[in-house]
Amino acid sequence: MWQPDFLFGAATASFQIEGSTAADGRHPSIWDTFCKVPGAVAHGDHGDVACDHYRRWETDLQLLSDIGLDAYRFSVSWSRVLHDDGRRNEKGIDFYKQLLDGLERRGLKSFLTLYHWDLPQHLQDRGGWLNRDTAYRFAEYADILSRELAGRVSTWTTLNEPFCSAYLGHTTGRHAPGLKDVRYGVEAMHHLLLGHGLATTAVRANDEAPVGLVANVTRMTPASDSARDRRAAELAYAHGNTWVLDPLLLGRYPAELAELWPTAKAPVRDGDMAIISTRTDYLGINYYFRSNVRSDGSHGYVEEDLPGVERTQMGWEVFPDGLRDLLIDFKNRYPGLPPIYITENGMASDDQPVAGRVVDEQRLRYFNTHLAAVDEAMRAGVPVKGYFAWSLLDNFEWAYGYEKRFGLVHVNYDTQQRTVKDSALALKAFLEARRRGA
Ligand code: IFM
Repeated sequence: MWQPDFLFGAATASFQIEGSTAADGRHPSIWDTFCKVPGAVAHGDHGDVACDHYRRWETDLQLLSDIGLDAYRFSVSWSRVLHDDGRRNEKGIDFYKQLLDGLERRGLKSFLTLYHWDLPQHLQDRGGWLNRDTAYRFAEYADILSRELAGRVSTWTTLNEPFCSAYLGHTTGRHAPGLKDVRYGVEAMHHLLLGHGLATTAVRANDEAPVGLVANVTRMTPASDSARDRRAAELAYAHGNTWVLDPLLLGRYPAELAELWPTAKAPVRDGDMAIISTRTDYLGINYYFRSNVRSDGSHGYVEEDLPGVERTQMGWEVFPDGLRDLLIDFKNRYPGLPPIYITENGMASDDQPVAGRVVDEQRLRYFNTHLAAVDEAMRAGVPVKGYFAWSLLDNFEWAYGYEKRFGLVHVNYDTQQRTVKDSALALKAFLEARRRGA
C-alpha cells in the first residue's frame, strides 16, 4: 500500500535540537530571550545545549539513515546564517551546507524549513511580526539562503505552523515573544502569511525545488448536538485550521474570525491577499490531536476534555480518525488542493532506557493508527506524498522544556547518549520490508 515514492521521514527544528547558541557568531533569537523569562519555560530549561546537534549532526544523520528513512525535515536558524545588519554569516551557512551534503551522501531527501519560530531578537526589538517590515526581512533572508543553497535542497518550507507563532506567541503568551493580546495575534498572523508569500516568490526565483508552507491542524468536534455547540466547533475550526489555510489556498480570511474576535482586524493592504495566495507547490500538514469544544455562551468556544479517552504525555487525545477526516475535508473545501505531506505526526511519552532499550509501545500504536488514517484518506483521493514522524530526537519542547519526549531516538541530556527506541526499530523493520517489496 505504501508505494516506493511515498516518502517516510523524521522532522526536527533548529532551536529544539542544535544548542551551541553562541557558536560561530550566532545571534540571539526570541526563544533565547524567552527562556530567560522566569516561569516562561518549565524548570527554567533553555536551548543552550539541547541535543548538541550543531556538533553531533553527523551522528544524528547516521541514525536517520540507519532507521532506513527517506527524508529529513529540519529548520534553519535565521540568527545563525545572517548577522543583525543583514550580512551573511558564512560559518552559519556552512553548517547547513555540510548538513545538506551529509544528507545527499546518505541518499536522503532534505526538507528545509526557513522559519520554525526562532525570530532573530533584533527584529523583535523592532516590533517582530507586529511590524510589517519583518515580512520583507523574511523574504530577504529567504532570498539569500535560497541563492546559497540552490540545487542542494529537495523541498523548501517557508513557515512552520504560523498558528503557533501568531496565536501562542502573541495572544496567549505561552510562546516567545510572550505577548498577550488578541489583536496582536491577528496582526502577527497577517505579517507571517505575507512573509510566506514574499518568501515563496524569492525562493522560486533562485531554485527549482518545490516551495510550500506547513500548517498545524486540529480536528474539532462539538461537545453536544446543540446548534450553539455545533457553531462553536465551526468557530474553532476557523481558528485552528482555516485561519491559515483559507488565505493560503483561497486568498481570503474565513468570515468566522470576525465573529470570534470582533475587535481584531488583519492589517490587509491592497495586493496582500494575492501575495499570500501565491501558488504553493505542496501543503505540509502537522496533526496531533482532536479538540472537543462547546460554546462559551457568547461568540466563542471553550475546550471540554472528553473523559476516558487515550491520551499522551502532553495530555493530548489520541484520535487518528481526525487526521483522515481533516484530509478529506480539505480536499472537498479547496479545489486544486496541492500535494500534501504529513510533515509532523507523533506523540510524547515519558520514555526511559532500561538495559539499553526503550520500550515505547504507545508510540508504535500511534504511528500505526495514524498511518492507517492517512491510507484511508489516500484511498478517498487525497494526494498525500509522504509522512514525517515528529521527531527524530527527544528535544526541547518549547514551554514544556525537556520533560516531554517525542523522539524516535531517546536523548540522555546529561551524557548526550542516543538510544534508538523500539518504535524506531519497528519502523526500520517496516521500511526494510517495503524496500524488499514484502
Ligand atoms: O515540538 C513541536 C514542533 O516544534 C512543532 N509542532 C508540534 C511539535 C510538538 O508539540
